[in-house]
Amino acid sequence: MTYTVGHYLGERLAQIGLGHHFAVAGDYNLVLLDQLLEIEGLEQVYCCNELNCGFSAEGYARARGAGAAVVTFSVGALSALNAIGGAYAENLPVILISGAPNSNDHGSGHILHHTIGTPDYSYQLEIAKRLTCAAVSITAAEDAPVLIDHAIRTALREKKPAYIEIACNISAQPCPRPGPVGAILTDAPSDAATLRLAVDELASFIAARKKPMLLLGSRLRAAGCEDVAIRLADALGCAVATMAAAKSFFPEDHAGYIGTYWGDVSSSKAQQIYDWSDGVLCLAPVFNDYSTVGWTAWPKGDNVALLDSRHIAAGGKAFDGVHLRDVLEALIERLKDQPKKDATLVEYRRVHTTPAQPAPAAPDAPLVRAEMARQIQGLLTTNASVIAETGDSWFNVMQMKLPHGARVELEMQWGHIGWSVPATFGYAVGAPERRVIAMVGDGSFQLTAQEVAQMVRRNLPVIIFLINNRGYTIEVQIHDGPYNNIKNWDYAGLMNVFNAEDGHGKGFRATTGAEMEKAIAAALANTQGPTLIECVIDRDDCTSDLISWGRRVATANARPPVAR
Ligand code: TPU
Ligand code: MG
Repeated sequence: MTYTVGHYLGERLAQIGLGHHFAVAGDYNLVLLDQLLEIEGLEQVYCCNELNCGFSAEGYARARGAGAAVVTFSVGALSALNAIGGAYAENLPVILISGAPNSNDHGSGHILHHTIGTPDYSYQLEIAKRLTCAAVSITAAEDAPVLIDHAIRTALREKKPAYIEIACNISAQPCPRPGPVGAILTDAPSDAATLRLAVDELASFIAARKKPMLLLGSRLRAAGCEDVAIRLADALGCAVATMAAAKSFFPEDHAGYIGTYWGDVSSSKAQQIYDWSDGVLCLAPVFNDYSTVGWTAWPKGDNVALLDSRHIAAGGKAFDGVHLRDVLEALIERLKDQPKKDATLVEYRRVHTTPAQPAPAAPDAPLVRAEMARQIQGLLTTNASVIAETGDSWFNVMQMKLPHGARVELEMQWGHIGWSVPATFGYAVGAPERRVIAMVGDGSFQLTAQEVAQMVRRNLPVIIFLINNRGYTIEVQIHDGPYNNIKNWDYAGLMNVFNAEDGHGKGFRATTGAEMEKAIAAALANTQGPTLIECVIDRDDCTSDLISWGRRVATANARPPVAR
């Protein structure tokens, strides 16, 4: 059998640990898809459209470290690029692979289908360059190994998406076989001199403070530092808070954990401890308008040290070219024989009171948000992963207590409503051993609903909580108007549509606590397909955190232009 460009690409994807790639067929990628089908251990998984295909690969990358989506030129790729922007924002190495015009057509003056009707096809590559860390176009088989390796290596190093387009007549051309995967996995080491100085600076930052604490951000996972952050917390003995987008990136049963720091909408007492602390070590944070609650809670100044995946800023000095992992390892070593700096944790224990567990609602009372959240909390086992959509689902999941091992996935930087449905699909394909739970609002669901059909197709026992509050409640809290009302759907009824003649999905509508409980029991018994539970609540029934946060964000949005 001839070894081809498509084989090379597929083998590299398998080598970096992918067991699957997501695809939508089109004539520019059909031959490539044939080649990928021939790679052992790399399964092809189909999506309903390319936006969902991109988000499925993004969800898969959350479960497996990387993902890949294969689409056709322009009509497919331009939709997928939205999800690639999301992968960039969320620090996930998703490889977008697009079929492209025949190599003989490039520069020929020919006008081709699926293009904008001009003979220059470079626009897609140009757009991709803005949304990825590496974008390559393969129009000759000889160039394929170096270009493919460059794109995949850069994506894995940077934890950002990459783009590979392959001319449709090139993917089945002969190609050499790839060497060992080490060639694309190894990274440049930290600069030793900079590392020593950075650790000196951080050690004196800590030594000069009586009440340090740790604040963990959403880039911690991409930096590969979740485990070492636990050891740093142990070495310091101080309070540890996570930022909202980093929920579940630190074990919530850890003795030092004090909850989410999110300005006014923090977990109980976390903001008080943050304000009291005289030195905050921020690990891999992202400070944007949402995470700073409309710029009202933005850690900066002399008492803040910023530790990013390859950059440290503390004590008025900046250090580049050091891996966060190396920095933290060395810092832990320095702290080893020193007394614990546990003042923030001691203070937290003094002021913290354990909130009473919410009592179950009367079984036949109309379903309310609090009862819905209480029941979902009950499903959070150590192997649970909750994929929570933009909307009040963010605030609901933030209040949940995670047992050791439970994970939460959020897309707070990109915030594309509808992300959660395909991302849940991709995540469930990537992590079949986990109990995958989606929380998605009615408005969000309407963007990407059809991907539930792929969960049916692959018999994935995902549980989807669809919160039907008849509209865009998060937007209502920021700025209301008629545009926040949506057409109602029979969401539970959709499952019959998706099942057609061979599916095992189930749909339920819960208007009371008792109905929701029954639906959950049925969901747990359904091992052959997804279960969608439509939770019907009032339009105004949302968390108070959403209301407070929404007000702050609205204020930030409404800042008048600065006079010139
Ligand atoms: O819980 P709830 O009602 O807030 O969630 P639901 O029903 O999913 O509504 C979400 C409303 C929403 C919109 C319309 N949140 N953000 N947006 C703006 C928006 C529009 N289009 C995209 C692709 N992403 C967005 N975030
Ligand atoms: Mg809604």
